[in-house]
Amino acid sequence: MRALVTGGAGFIGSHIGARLCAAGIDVVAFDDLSTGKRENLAGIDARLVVGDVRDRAALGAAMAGCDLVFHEAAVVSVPKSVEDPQLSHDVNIQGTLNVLLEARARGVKRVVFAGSAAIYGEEPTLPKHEGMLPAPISPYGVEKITGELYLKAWPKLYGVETVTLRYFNVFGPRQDPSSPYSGVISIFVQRALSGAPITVFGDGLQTRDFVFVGDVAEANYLAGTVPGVSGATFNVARGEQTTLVELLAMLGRIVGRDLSPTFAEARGGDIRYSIADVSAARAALGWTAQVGVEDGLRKLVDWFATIQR
Ligand code: UD2
Repeated sequence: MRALVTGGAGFIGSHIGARLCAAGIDVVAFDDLSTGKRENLAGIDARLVVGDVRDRAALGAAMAGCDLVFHEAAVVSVPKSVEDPQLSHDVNIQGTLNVLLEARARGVKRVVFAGSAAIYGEEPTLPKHEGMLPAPISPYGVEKITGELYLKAWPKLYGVETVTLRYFNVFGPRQDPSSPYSGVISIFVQRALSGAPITVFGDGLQTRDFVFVGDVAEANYLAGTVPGVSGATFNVARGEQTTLVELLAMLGRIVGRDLSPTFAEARGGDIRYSIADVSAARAALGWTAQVGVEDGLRKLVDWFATIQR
């Protein structure tokens, strides 16, 4: 069996590639290296094709002979989509349509799509469940729900199976901490290890449903291989909420010192609480996240130590 992973040299895509290789699947990673990195594929037996999902011909050539496609390539930053919605539209909507068009043309069996909790917007219902009406508040959220809707149409129209996974706050090794909009955990861990000051935006009592990237890779593997789930959408999260204050306490225990942050004004557009209902993925895919937040933090701290050597 062969699989294409778009965004395959990125944070989540490289972990999916590793999981597929471990299952004996031949992996092609398609990545324009705009945020992905060659070194993310070190030790992973994947063939890297450098290309952009906006380039349909290059994408189609990379997809030749593939049974499965995992579509992770995207402009992943919400603020970037606010700054330049044309760019994120082209990559996130046209790029997704290109994936689906080529999947149809090349007889791909199933496409698994990286959706996002961003489609829920500020709607206050908790936990977020897949039956809720989408209410995105950013171009990124609009693009991710548009992708999902395209995926929903594909099985009946063209016989290509599709599954969307709505990621909550994914963290783990290979997440880039270098931008102010990087995941909060990667920023906190890097700062805790380097001794740099840590800033909490708001009172630190906002919550997120953090899920370890290895668990996300497993959810993808199952979404690509479990029969009878075509057309479905699943939240991918732990189903638990953690405050930033709790996060810093855990991290302090791991690094062995008190991490007193500076508190700054809450970031505009931030949601207050986030937690997912994860029962649908459990029932249909047999998937639940295995790595707790503190254990995942420990793994991430260990990983940072290996790259800083
Ligand atoms: C996540 C996703 C985003 C989108 C969104 C939908 C990540 C990295 N981003 O954004 O793609 O799906 O959910 O709701 O998963 N914070 C600090 N200090 C810092 C950095 C962040 O206090 O140095 C706060 C930040 O203000 C926010 C929380 O930490 O309250 C989480 O921030 P984030 O950027 O990791 O993720 P989020 O939930 O805004």
